[in-house]
Amino acid sequence: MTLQDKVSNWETLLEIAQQQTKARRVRRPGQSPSTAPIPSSLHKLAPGAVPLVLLYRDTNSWCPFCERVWFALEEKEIPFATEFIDLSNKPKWYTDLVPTTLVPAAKIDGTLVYESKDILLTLEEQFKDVPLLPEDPEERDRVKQWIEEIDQSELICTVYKLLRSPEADELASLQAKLDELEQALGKYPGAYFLGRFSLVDIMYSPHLDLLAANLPVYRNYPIKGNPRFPRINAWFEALNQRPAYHRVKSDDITNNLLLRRRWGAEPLGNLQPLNAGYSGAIEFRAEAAERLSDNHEVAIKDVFKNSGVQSLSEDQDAIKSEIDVHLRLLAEYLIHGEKTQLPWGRVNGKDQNDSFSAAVGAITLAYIRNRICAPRDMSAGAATAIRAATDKVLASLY
Ligand SMILES: N[C@@H](CCC(=O)N[C@@H](CS)C(=O)NCC(=O)O)C(=O)O
Repeated sequence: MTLQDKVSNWETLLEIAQQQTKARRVRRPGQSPSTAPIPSSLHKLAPGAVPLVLLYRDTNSWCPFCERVWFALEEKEIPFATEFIDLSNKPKWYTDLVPTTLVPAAKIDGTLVYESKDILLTLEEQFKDVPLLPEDPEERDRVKQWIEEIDQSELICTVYKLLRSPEADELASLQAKLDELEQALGKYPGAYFLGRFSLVDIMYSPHLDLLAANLPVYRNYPIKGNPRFPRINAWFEALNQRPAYHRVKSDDITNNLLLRRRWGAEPLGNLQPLNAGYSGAIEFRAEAAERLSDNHEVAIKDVFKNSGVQSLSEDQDAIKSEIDVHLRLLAEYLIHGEKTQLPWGRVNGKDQNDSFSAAVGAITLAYIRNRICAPRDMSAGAATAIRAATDKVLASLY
């Protein structure tokens, strides 16, 4: 029996995956990104009603400032619509509309607001059901002042300066700033900056995520697991308990690759290891299988066009068919785990799969592993699960 005969078809894979996860996205045929998340509170909107908030954000979902706004919209359970802006080719209507020409921007009940901090504060004023600032007016003013300071904060500038152009003394100054954060987290009981989750956590989270993922790889300096920062570590743990955070955050590999590929940063080490807590969880595995099955046509085209696989043969249909079967095998493994019968490569001195099939499979899996970008394509947990699964399936080909 060939691999083609053993692996389920896409319809079956999609059906089984969808039985195991509620995660869904909308398809955007011919557009970038090819799928978009569905806000978790969209169901609150009356049929046919237009959401009061329209968020303008980057197509690749890399922008940490956009992530702040998305995080708040999810936490505050506000239904919203999204318009994606290609930052490498911003449309004229957008640069005419937004004075800074940056993302994020938002239309909130018809009024344009830009700058992530100002969008967050406006949402706070207009959507009061789930408050993310203290109610006491004096404390509220103090916290607003703090938010202004974070916005101007040297921490965030130092993060980016350090990761892009390394200077030894900048690491020392960053450490001092992290020490200040550690102190700030000790002001209130509980894991969050104000004791309970607030806009202060949202202001920091995408930047600290980026830093925690990249400092070990680009500066050989860990934050996670570092005994110097017990409160920052407890803060990450607390954030990890929040469903909204899981929807909006990137995974470490996306962050590592972004810095190298987009900003040309020089790594000192290799990619971060995968988080085993995510890679084994069926909710994330099923989400990854659902994404792959639902969007397989785009994935196959992408592998064919961009991975270099075309150099293996002139028979394009044969290549596409092997890409297809190896992606189905990946989805099958994501769903069924170790119950899946993976190939064993050579058996009794003979190749079980022909070497062309194995070569296309290897390229397909290696390419897909690092092509997935969270949260653009799927949640960080699902992205971790698919990366771990590609490693496993790849190991079975020869
Ligand atoms: N201070 C702004 C910063 C926003 C920002 O820097 N956005 C970047 C993406 S992460 C951007 O729009 N870059 C496009 C450009 O520079 O043309 C905010 O908080 O919203």
